[in-house]
Amino acid sequence: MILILGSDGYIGTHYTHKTGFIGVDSLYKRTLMSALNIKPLFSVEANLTKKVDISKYGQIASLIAKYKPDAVVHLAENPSAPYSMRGHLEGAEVIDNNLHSTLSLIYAVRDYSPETHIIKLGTMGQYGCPNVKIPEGWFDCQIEGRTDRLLFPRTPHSIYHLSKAFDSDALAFACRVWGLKVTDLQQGFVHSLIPEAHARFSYDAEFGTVLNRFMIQAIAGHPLTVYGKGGQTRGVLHIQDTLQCLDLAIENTPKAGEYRVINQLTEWKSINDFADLVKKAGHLMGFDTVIDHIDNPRVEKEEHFYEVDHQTLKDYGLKPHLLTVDMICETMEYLAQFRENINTDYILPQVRWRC
Ligand code: USQ
Repeated sequence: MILILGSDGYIGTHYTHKTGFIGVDSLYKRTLMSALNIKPLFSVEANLTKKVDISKYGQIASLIAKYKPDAVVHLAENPSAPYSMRGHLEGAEVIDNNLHSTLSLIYAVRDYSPETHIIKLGTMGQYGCPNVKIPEGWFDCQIEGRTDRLLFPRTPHSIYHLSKAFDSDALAFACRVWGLKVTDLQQGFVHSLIPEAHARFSYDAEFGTVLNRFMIQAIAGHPLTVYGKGGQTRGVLHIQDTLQCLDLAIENTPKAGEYRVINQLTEWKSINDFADLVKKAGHLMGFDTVIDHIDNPRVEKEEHFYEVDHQTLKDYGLKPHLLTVDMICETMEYLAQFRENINTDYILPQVRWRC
């Protein structure tokens, strides 16, 4: 039996739609977005079997004790870097929500079902942009003639990404000390949608990821909002590949005590490259798409080396859906049906990393 935590989110809705797995959610993100007065592109029904707040130990523990799942897929976190950088209250909320979710889960699995394989959605962003190739979690280190295999250092640039680095340490701890089995999926940003899944599609500056935002901006006739020079390079994957990756992680269970890290992306490009692809797609569809370089609200490198080891998913047989202009046109054609719902007030970023 497979249990999905965070079934009401963008990935959770797609995954439970595809697999029919049992999904639980606290509706935290839905409530948060409505408190912030941010609407997704179209409204969607809540997607959950049961309302459960997994940041509360008692709630997740009774679920794990009841089902003793073969695997639990943990998608139940606040995913917004900009939201986490609004100020102290929001930063603390993201740390509190995300850390308590992971902590409650590892305790619940340890206490009631230590054979359960925990699959956790992490982020590539916790590595930052080091000037060396990013390994899959672990790397061989040599200092003054002695060697060891260590976790690669993390350099997050937002409180949200910091919360994911903390999560990873908690998961590695649970394997090392309690002998649990964990797969930490360090995911690049996800784009596009599968219409039949009817999942929430965000394009605002806090919850929308960059390529999804660019597609909506092109449809709305708004200049594409490249932050700064646009040389920031990011790993990326199509939502269909995220679903494949989750399947592959479930099928390939780590040993007891193993903390396995998988870099979950299929390709990487600069923000300028993403903007160029959307501009081409926009022109093919008859939109007058232009690119604007706006003042970068974030603190991040705008030109840097980027290379990532992502061999594990290739070895497991992932069949990637790589980005093409045709693929973007197809997604934009679907999204354009909802053009009347686009609120252009959501487009420009409101949160700055440094005040
Ligand atoms: N960016 C722009 N223009 C925009 C929005 C973003 O140039 O209008 C740039 C940002 O400066 C950043 C990059 O695009 O360099 C990615 O930004 P994003 O908002 O798409 O992604 P991010 O905040 O980094 O986080 C998202 C998801 C998170 C996931 C992560 C993967 O929200 O859940 O883990 O992507 S990664 O970026 O590899 O950390």
